Amino acid sequence: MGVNVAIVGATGLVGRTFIKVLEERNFPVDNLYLFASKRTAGQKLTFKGNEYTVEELTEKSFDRDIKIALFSAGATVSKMYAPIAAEKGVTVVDNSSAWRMDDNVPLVVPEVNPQDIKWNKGIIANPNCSTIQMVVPLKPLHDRYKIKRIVVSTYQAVSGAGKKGVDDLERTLNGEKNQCFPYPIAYNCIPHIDVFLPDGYTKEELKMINETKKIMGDNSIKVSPTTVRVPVKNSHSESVNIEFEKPYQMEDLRSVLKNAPGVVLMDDPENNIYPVATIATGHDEVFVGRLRRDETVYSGLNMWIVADNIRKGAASNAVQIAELLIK
Ligand code: 11C
Repeated sequence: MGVNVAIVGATGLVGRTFIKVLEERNFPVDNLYLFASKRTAGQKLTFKGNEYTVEELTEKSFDRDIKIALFSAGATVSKMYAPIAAEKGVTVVDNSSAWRMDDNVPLVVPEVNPQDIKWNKGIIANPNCSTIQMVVPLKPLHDRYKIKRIVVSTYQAVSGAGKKGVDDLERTLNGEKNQCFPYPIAYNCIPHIDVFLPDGYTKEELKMINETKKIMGDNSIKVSPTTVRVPVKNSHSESVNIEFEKPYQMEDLRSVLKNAPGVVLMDDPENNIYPVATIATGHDEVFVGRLRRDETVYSGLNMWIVADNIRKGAASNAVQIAELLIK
């Protein structure tokens, strides 16, 4: 017996990946309902060989027996429609930033804090992609050595900005004028993701600070981020420096990562083995490499973390949450 599932924002990059991941992971779907804006309603999408017509999202969309709704249509749509769906008994897994820091909404990465799903009141938030891939390998390290401080610089793919981001890479590679990012993304690194805040940080950076603490359930962890858009089509990379409270042995730390759920350790620099975006793309795991002791502090580590931002950073994480819901 399966459940009825709805996808809101079905025609977007993440929406289409929801459909792919539900199919790949053989999620037990009875009926599938696809919703999007008026502009893209009417499009046809395929799930398990059957064609589905995308319907326009309205307040009446959830007047059916829907158990789980996966949302990826932006914060404005989520703010408006997630409570309507929850009110009607649907459990919403929301990919936008709308509910993440709401005290009544769990923010979940299944490998890190699956227990938080239990206290949901109809909405569960999916974290930001750059946060998800960082906390998956950091949680088991935090449990063992206690993280004091994280300094992270991101190298974020254009797919994080959706189809319009991918189009801007193609456009500027062809010498045409940028339309999505503030500068041509071709041949550039742009230290600006989401809007600037009065203190000079961007909202993307603030997300990394606040979401990490909420997911890890530890407000004492200090996070110092710089988020950067790079001319990579898909998969975010991150350079992460960690300062632990307790000392560690490198072999012990490596075995913690080797056994960590959802983590693939790729760390053999002599043979050029380390993760890159083209390796991570298409996978649901988080890839980790370039492990080096940071000798400038008492117990420090440098590492390189790469994951598919559309899959583990968005669609696959949400489907994993849905899997926990029906367990
Ligand atoms: C990016 N991380 O790469 C963003 C995309 O808060 O869900 C996801 C934004 C969000 O541009």
